[in-house]
Amino acid sequence: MAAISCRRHRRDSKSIHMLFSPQKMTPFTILCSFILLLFTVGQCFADDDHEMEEFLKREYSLTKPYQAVGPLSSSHWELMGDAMVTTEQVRLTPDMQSRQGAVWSRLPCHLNDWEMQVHFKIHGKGKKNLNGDGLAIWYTKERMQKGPVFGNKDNFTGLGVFVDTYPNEEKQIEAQKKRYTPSTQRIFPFVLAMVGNGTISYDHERDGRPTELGGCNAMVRNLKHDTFLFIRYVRRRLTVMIDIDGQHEWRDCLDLPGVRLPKGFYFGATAITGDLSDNHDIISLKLYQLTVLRSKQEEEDQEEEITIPSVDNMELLRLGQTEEGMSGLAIFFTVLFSMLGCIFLVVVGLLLYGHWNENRRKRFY
Ligand SMILES: *[C@@H]1O[C@H](CO)[C@@H](O)[C@H](O)[C@H]1NC(C)=O
Ligand SMILES: *[C@@H]1O[C@H](CO)[C@@H](O)[C@H](O)[C@H]1NC(C)=O
Ligand SMILES: [Ca+2]
Repeated sequence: MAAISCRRHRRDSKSIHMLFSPQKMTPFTILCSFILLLFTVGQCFADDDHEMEEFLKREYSLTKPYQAVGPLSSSHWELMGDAMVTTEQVRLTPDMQSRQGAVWSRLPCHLNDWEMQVHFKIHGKGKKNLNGDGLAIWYTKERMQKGPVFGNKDNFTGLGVFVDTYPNEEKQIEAQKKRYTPSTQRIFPFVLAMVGNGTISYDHERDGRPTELGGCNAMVRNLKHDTFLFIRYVRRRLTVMIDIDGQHEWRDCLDLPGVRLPKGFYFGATAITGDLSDNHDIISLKLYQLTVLRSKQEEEDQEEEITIPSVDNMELLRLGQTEEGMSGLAIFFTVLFSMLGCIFLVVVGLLLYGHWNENRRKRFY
């Protein structure tokens, strides 16, 4: 498979389409749409200025009928704990209390740039917030080690992306009220990413807030349609997207540059249940190798080998998260004023040009 796509574009073009709906056709919206269109196209080109191709890597993928799963050392994937493979899925945990299970790749991955598409399903008899605890997708140095972080060991080394279905912290309502205003409060299930370096502990009681890189809400339980998670690592940029509405559209969850992950780590998926439970199923893990054209500078950067996972400017990230994010209104005004600024510059430019032209003509006559 060699698909070159600009997913952002596809999503954005829908919003343009919505702006063009007949009821809303005022000159202002047309102007907005036009600028948005320029913006989108620009962004799309900016995104894909280094052309990108994807190739499915079967050795790092887990797909039906799961022939690559097994206890033999020749198999590519290995099960652990309560995980079970059927014809339909790899069930990491059944909907029963105190279970944990995992499936781990046996092959270390040495790709520079990759994209993992996770087709998963979380379902169970429990009502909202009476289910737990969630699943995790890993790219870590360690593999096959049981532990408290969604069934994996704590103080792991590498990347973890969690689909956390149980709000541990919100249960302590008083603590919650003290720490968060309603706008920073989370709705669960919550998707969250974390990078560990071997000494950073995941704070289960606080749902990983102290170490999070970012995340998003994702209503993924008991859905009839398919649900997907997408993790892309390109030129040290980590992007997480979700497709959970059955619309075949990716929604942004997290996008962060400066994420340093060593090569040669293992992919895995784990899940855990406690007093509360769910079926945590992996239907497929598809790993794509991305071929990216790099500039000379990037080529040089790449040569400096990363040995310990880290995230650039983690302190700034922390700082940014304690403050409240930009509200919708703030964004609107920022965009509005930027637009007005651009228009102003264009007008001034035209006036100056006209003036200059006129002067020139005067000089020639
Ligand atoms: C891991 O990260 C923590 C927190 O950023 C830092 O204090 C520690 O020195 C790092 N450990 C290693 C081995 O880099
Ligand atoms: C994880 O690291 C922290 C701090 O470095 C340490 O206190 C804790 O005991 C470690 N936990 C495990 C399970 O290794
Ligand atoms: Ca939790």
